[in-house]
Amino acid sequence: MTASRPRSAADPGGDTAVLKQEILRKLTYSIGKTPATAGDHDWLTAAILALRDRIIDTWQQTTIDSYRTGRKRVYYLSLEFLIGRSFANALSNFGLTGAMRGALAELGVDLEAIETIEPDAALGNGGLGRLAACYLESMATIGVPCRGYGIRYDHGLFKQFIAGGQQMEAPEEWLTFRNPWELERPENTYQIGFGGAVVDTTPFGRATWAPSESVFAVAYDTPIIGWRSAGAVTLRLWRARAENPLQLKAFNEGDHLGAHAERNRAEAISSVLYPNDSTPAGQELRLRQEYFFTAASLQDLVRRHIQQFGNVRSLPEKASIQLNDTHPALAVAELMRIVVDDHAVDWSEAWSLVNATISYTNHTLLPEALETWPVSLMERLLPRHMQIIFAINARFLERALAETPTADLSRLSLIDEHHGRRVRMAHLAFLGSHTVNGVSELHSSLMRTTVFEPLHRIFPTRIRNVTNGITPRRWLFGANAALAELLAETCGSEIFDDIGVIDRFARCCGDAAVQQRVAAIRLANKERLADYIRRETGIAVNVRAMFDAQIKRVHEYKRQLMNIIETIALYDAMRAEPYLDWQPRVKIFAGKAASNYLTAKRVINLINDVAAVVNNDAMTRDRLQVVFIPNYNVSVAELVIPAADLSEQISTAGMEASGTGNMKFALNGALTIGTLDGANLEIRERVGEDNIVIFGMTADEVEAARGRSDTEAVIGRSPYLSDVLEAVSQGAFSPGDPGRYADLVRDLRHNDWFMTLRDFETYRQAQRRVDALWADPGAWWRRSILNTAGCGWFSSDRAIRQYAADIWHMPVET
Ligand code: 26W
Repeated sequence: MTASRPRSAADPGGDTAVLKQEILRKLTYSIGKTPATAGDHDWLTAAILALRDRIIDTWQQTTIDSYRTGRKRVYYLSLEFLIGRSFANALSNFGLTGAMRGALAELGVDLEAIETIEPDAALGNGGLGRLAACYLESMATIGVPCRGYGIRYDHGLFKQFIAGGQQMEAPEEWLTFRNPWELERPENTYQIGFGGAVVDTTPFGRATWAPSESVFAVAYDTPIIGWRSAGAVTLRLWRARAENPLQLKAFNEGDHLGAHAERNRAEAISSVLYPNDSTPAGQELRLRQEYFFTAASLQDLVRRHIQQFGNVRSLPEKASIQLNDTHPALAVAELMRIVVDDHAVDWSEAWSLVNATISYTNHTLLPEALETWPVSLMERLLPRHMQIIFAINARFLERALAETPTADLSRLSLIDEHHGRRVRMAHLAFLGSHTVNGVSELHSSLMRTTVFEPLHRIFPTRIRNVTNGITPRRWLFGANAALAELLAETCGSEIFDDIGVIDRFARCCGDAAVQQRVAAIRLANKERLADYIRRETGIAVNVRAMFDAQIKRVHEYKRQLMNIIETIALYDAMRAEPYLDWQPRVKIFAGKAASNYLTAKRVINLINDVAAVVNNDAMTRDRLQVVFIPNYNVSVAELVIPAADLSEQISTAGMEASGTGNMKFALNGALTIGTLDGANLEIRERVGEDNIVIFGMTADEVEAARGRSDTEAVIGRSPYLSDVLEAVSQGAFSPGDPGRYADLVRDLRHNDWFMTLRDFETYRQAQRRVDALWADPGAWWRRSILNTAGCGWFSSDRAIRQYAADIWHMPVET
């Protein structure tokens, strides 16, 4: 199913015979099967175990080296790691793809067939989790000693299926066939306390916390291998276990449920990933998850530090703790507790130590996405931490007042007093960190002027920018092997080790032969995707049409609604003037909506309803098709991105912190239609403004327009909008249920918060500009080549080097 991997990448071969024997041994002795009885999953597991042995050699060597040199280490704390599949990527990074293919073939097994049955490790919601995964792979590649810490959820992000046009959710079961990548470490088990009371306390002094409840955190390690097996880093995920899994007395008395109650309560902590991106769940279980993994990780890293270096005081020299958003922000209070209470360091020194060790990355400024926790809940669940947070706050506010007597303390305080006393986790993360970063230039500057403005005044150098990155191994060499091969031919095979030379591809932008090859590669990728779409949805798409893709979480600010409204306007225009020379398009959507986000679910419904009408209209069928690919995940992204001609990055300006899908598409040669938001601006800078289609309001204009209530006038200014809204709200696409979209349209007319209507007309016109570009293939492929050539900078290797230099203060080889 996948095309061949880059031949020029490290792939020594010659290993086939050895590998074959190793796979057979694993099948026989680790799985207990014979070739005659083995199924696909057995072969996959045997092959992974054979590969894993080799990875473990590299991994142990990396660990030994870093111990020996006593180098500083990064601890990347993230509630999410969206890894996807690992087998193909690890094989390729290890240079064993060819040997594995050969070994399996001799055993009568097809490598590509078993690769695709590996479940996606979907321990994340979206961008933030995928970023963490790209960063681990880059740290392994560059040689940054690192350990990622998170939760080993039994169930990752829910599976989505579509029934009657609507999103349905089913639990995700990635562990059904076990997880051959992980190694359980029962010897690395920590006790995590909750509740209880604080005894012997003095202000800013030591105290003893006596929790009323505790659970065990058990470590599971997964090696993440770097490119050309340069090194490996560890992803350590925590699983919750009960201290007393069985109450034998209750069991013997016939109370079978009660006998397991403690176990169920404890294990719930690592049972399921919260499916909310951008709205906090606000439930006690979520706070327990956050504390559980933060506390386990800190105990683990402090223990390791003391073992190696003897004293907690040298922690900042040897450890950088990176907080991936505020989900692990309790690390600030927990590290204070460890240092002050357990290691008897005085408060001020402890605070300097904590601050010098921790840094924080912010991934969103959406007000509703900023985490806050009720003081009452914190007091009950984490009484000592609440005391520490109050003490940090008191010291800070005192300082702020001394420096600026006019300072607005209510905006600076760690406690939000307006909404029933809540702890502001972003403030806590900010104060506890020496450096705070945003994820694109625009986002970092908005941090300084919006949410963090009062804190920024006091700490004017604390906020920095590190624009996100993506790993070219997975997103280019792996997902688009044929393009990688062409790039190696045209830019030199050093591209596999230095993505920077991809800029040489620009020299080929006018070369008709190269253009034709790029076009042929795209067509093959489109055919591969078309097969998948046919299997998943039954729709046969026209591969000669422009593939126009918007794949990401479904959220109002990302404006899938604007896209589908424009699609309807296009459909109407085609029907009104069928004789015009319309450029054929396939509109591809994929994405999950949080299960309680009703508006987003309505949008999915509308896309599917529109698809049902449009795809069955003989008048437009060869020129317009609409597809919603169910169950979007990393593997679906790997299929869609290399097949896309057009990438939709159309968020309301100021609302998408960076985006990383935008980088993946552009690197693979799709043109972007996008707003002046997140990293789109930086993509424009790098690919050149003629090679990207930008439209819409700026972040400042959005801000200024927010108060206005003239949506009817806005609708009136577009010749299409009012007809489309009318048709949708009257049930033109839901004849069996004509009122289905009445509320959606009414809400939009009432309050256009996301500027869906206000940006519509410029979006529509931008789409017609795209059509004009598509009509000229030579110019289109030239632009495509310039997109690929311009996007090497978005490599996560570059991003990690910036973190290492500017934030972690670690030397890194170039
Ligand atoms: C507490 C609920 C919650 C959960 C997750 C709030 C917010 C989040 C994340 C911050 C959402 C997220 O994934 N943000 C995305 O991060 C990417 C990596 O930096 C960016 O590229 C995206 O623009 C940003 O939306």
